[in-house]
Amino acid sequence: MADLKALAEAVIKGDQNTAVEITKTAIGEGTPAKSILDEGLIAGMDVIGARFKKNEVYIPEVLIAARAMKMAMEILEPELAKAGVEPVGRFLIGTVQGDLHDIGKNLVAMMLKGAGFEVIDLGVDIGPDKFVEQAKAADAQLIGMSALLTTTMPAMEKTITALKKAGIDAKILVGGAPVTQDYADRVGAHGYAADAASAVDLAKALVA
Ligand code: B1M
Repeated sequence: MADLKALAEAVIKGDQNTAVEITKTAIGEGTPAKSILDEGLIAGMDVIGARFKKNEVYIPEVLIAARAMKMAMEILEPELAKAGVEPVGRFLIGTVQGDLHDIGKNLVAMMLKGAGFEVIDLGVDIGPDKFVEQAKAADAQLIGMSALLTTTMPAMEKTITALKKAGIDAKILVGGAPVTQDYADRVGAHGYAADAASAVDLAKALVA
């Protein structure tokens, strides 16, 4: 019988070969895809998220764990689709207009995927119109914006104004090194997260 605790452990260690192997075995044995996801892959990423928050692990460990999860997910996704398993929520994310920094945004996107969200990553330098257009097209429940420059932070406010004007009622999250809770409150975001693990906790709370 496939050991889902060992699968979680493989994700935590970033051991992609073992993660893929156990996922294949579990599918072959008829373990429900949702159990493989929840008790194996997401359980592993949860541990990494908590350790990252406490500074017990750093960005490279998170990236390696996320890669192991991604490899296993490629095998599991068709099974999840067959079983009709819905994602926790649909999350649209991008770095705001004028800003090309994407390392933190990518980390947030990976951790969200790790927590079972469907993530639509728009990339960098995304203007308000594109956020609006894509939010409508994806019917996202959550929209996340990242900014790393003090000069691009005002693009968050412009984007939030445009989203609200377009009648989009998705919950809006902001983050990035210069962004603060106070700023998020001032520009009318629904939430602010200081790091990727907190962004996941907040996203879960907002869709609950
Ligand atoms: Co730039 N850069 N950079 N840079 N860069 C900074 C941000 C800077 C602080 C460096 C400095 O001067 N000390 C400074 C900004 C100053 C300011 O405005 N306060 C700066 C500058 C000035 C610039 C340029 C203007 C430099 C120039 O050309 N003169 C230029 C701007 C280009 C542009 O965007 N238009 C520029 C360019 C670049 C590179 C292209 C060379 C490269 C980016 C590569 C890339 O991203 N693909 C780069 C880098 C790498 C940095 C530093 C060194 C590292 C940023 C990073 O990736 N950190 C940075 C200095 C530093 O931070 N030490 C710097 C790691 C990452 C994991 O952290 O992105 O904060 P971070 O993400 C965290 C949290 O913030 C949070 O979660 C993440 C993980 O926990 N988070 C969110 C992020 N987004 C979130 C969204 C959420 C929630 C949480 O909800 C949706």
